[in-house]
Parts: sequence; C-alpha cells; structure tokens
Amino acid sequence: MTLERDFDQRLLEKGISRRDFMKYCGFLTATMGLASSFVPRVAEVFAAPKQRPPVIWLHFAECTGCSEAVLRSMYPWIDELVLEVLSIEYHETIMAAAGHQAEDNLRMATKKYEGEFICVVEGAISTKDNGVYGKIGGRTFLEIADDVCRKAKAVIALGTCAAYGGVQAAKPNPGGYKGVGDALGISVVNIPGCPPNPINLVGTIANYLLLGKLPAVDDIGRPLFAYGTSIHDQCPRRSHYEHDEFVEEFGSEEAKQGFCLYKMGCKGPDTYNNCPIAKFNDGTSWPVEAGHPCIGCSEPDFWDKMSPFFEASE
Ligand code: FSX
Ligand code: SF4
Ligand code: F3S
Repeated sequence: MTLERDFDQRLLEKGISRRDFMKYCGFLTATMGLASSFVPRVAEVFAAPKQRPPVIWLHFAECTGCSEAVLRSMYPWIDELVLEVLSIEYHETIMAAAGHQAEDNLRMATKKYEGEFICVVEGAISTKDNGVYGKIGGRTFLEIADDVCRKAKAVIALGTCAAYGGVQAAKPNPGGYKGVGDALGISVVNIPGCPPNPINLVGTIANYLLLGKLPAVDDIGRPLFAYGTSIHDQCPRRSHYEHDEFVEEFGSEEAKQGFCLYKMGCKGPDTYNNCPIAKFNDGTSWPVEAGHPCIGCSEPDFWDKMSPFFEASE
C-alpha cells in the first residue's frame, strides 16, 4: 500500500499517528462489513483519493444535529473529509456565503455538476399545500429538493428527518412532512438516527469511492452493513443478563429489571442500528451503555410508534 508521504505528514501535524489512522480504517472496514483484506484499500480512499465527487448538502426541517454529529466525526476530521475526500460545493452550516450569494452558489453548483454530484439531504420536507410550510430564500423545501435531488447522481438522506420525516412528521403532522424519498418519489439511501452515527455516512461514502456503488440496502433504504441487525441482538446488557454470576447475585427477575432496560421502555428489540458496536463520541458510549433505554430513533415514525419512550414504574 502506498500512503502518500504528504498525507502521513498532515496526519502527524494533527497529532495522529499512522497506527491510529490504520486502526480507524480497520474499524471502518469492519463497520462496512468488508473483510480485513480491504483495510489497505479503505486507507487509500482517504490517503490518495482517485476521485473527489462533488457534494451538494441541503438542509430542510431539522435541528442540525446530524451535521453536528458529522462535524464531530472522530476521523477523518471534517476538513479531511471536506477538502480531501469530497468536494463540498454547498453546505449551509459550514460555508461562508449567506443570502443571495448562497442561493447563487447552490444554483451554480447544481448546474455545473448536474448528473455528477452526490446530494446529501438533512431534514424533512413539507408536502401539504404545495409545501408552503417550509421555505428558504422564497422557494419551498419541496421546490428546492425537486430541483436539486433530481439532478444528482445519488441522494443520501442523512438522519431520521430526511429519511422518514422525523419529529416534523409526528402526529398530527400539520405540514405534511415527509422524508426526501417519499416527498419526491425517488430512491435514496437512508442513514437514519436522530442523530445518525457519522461512521455510517463515512462508510456509505467509502463504499461508493472504493467499489463505485452505493451499499446494499434493506427494504426501507438503510445500508445493511449498519442497519442489518437489531440493537437488542448486539446489546451487551443482553449477554450480561444471561450471565450466570449476575443472575446468581441479583436473581433473574431483578436482573431483568435492574440491568436490561426493557422494562423501562427500551425499544432495542424493534430497532435496527449498529450503535452497540459503532458507539458515539469517538467510541465512548451509546444510549443503553450510558443507562438510557433505546428510543428507536432510527426507525420510521419512531415519535409515534415508539412512544411512550419510558414506562412509568409501578
Ligand atoms: Fe433530524 Fe438532523 Fe434528529 Fe436533528 O439534520 S434526525 S432532528 S438529530 O438534525 O434531522
Ligand atoms: Fe435489549 Fe434494551 Fe435490554 Fe439491551 S437494554 S438487552 S437492547 S431490551
Ligand atoms: Fe437511537 Fe437507539 Fe441508537 S435511540 S442512538 S437507535 S440506541
């Protein structure tokens, strides 16, 4: 494998050893469900990208937590991601332009890269009454999405709002909010979670750069490498619950109540995501590890279907 020397140098300047970089690539490769023999090729994607696909990143109705999560992705840092792997042509949260200049940038980028760019969408789209309940610069979210997404080579819906409507689509959903795929009737890759784990976006993009195609998805558009298994089936509290010593110490009924969070309302058995393996904040923890039941944030309509999020104790 040939890691470019200047890339090694840039890593060192950031205080990152080559060993740490390779460790991350190993983690990413495993997350993507690829064999360890792919690790050097995944490293090459970041160290010596052969292509830098143009990206137009749209924001609609959401809290921007998804961008926040990506901006805090442990590695590659956002500047690496932005400047070296992708060519971000438009992103409202991190670009300097505002107002008319920003609108012009979007128009120019869409025209210049028509048919070539990846469109990342955050946030839900109002569809009721021609989408009048959500506008930017005088255009409805629906108009903007219809214009931009249809010109993209691929659309990635980042976060549960963009994927399935999220909190905006919770009952009674007065604005008729929907995810981008449903709002436009197009096929998209959904990376849900509120927020989604950044590694699942990086893995989707690395898959595209490495294999020239987007990853295989389940029947609701989620990459199987990340959303193919339930939280419950990967949960360490489940194996501890079945652990002899624990059951011996607390008794099986107490163990169930005190350790597994099911009786507090955990939705892990009905939720598909890789949180127990990928974790958040540089692999520090994830909701159930931190003592909070899973509320099913990567499932469609979780605000309606998964609530109440907590069970009242008797
Ligand atoms: Fe939604 Fe994202 Fe939750 Fe927030 O862009 S998935 S409200 S973390 O910001 O869309
Ligand atoms: Fe399953 Fe939740 Fe219990 Fe973990 S805490 S074993 S995900 S029900
Ligand atoms: Fe969401 Fe459950 Fe993971 S609430 S962050 S899918 S543990």
